[in-house]
Amino acid sequence: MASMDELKKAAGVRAADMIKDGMIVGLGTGSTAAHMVNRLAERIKTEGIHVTGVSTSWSTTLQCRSLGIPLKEMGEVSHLDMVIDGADEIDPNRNLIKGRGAAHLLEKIVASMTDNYVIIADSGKAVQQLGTKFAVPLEIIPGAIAVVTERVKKLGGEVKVRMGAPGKDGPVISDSGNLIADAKFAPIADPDKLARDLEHIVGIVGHGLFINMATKVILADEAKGLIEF
Ligand code: ABF
Repeated sequence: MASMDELKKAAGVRAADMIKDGMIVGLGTGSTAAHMVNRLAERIKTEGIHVTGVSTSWSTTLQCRSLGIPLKEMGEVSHLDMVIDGADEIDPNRNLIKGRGAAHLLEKIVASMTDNYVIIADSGKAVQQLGTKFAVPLEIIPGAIAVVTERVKKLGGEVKVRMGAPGKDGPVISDSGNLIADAKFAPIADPDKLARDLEHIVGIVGHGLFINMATKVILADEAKGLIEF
């Protein structure tokens, strides 16, 4: 029986094998994306392909540096040939919840630079409706936490500031210096509308609903192998 990590690796390797010589590629964050980055580094070494990455987080940047993958700064580019990233929930229309790794704002900026946005995950991430298992991550300007909590409540969501791992004090802070919180809604009937409503709340600088952005999803399933849609 394949472990969860083996399934994530299968999806990551498949996506890394889609990268072509000469591409500039956005590199996502999380354990599935980490497998993709490892495979890309292997291809750069063994096949001699020239690929430049644009990282979505400090953790991915450090991984790329340790593997010798050349990087450009996010702020230097406005178009990417491809972006590959993980997700927390994926619905049948390829809409996503992302942000468990607290990197969703930078991930969304990078994702907005391509028309070739590939999502990789194990099949347990597939849901019929977003919000089934996960809350919607928010990135919030710290001074806006009270007003944002109130406004999101009016939309039916319960906001909780995300705290560090047990034993570590204090809230989770994003790479951009903002608070990370999670807004729990009942399963989301109209994710497009909720995304727009959240965008109208002053103080939220990013949310984890990725609507109509992914162009391909690669799911690794224990029984069915790789599923692409
Ligand atoms: C990033 O990492 C996030 O947007 C998403 O929350 C998470 C997925 O992590 P993993 O691949 O480790 O399950 O892609």
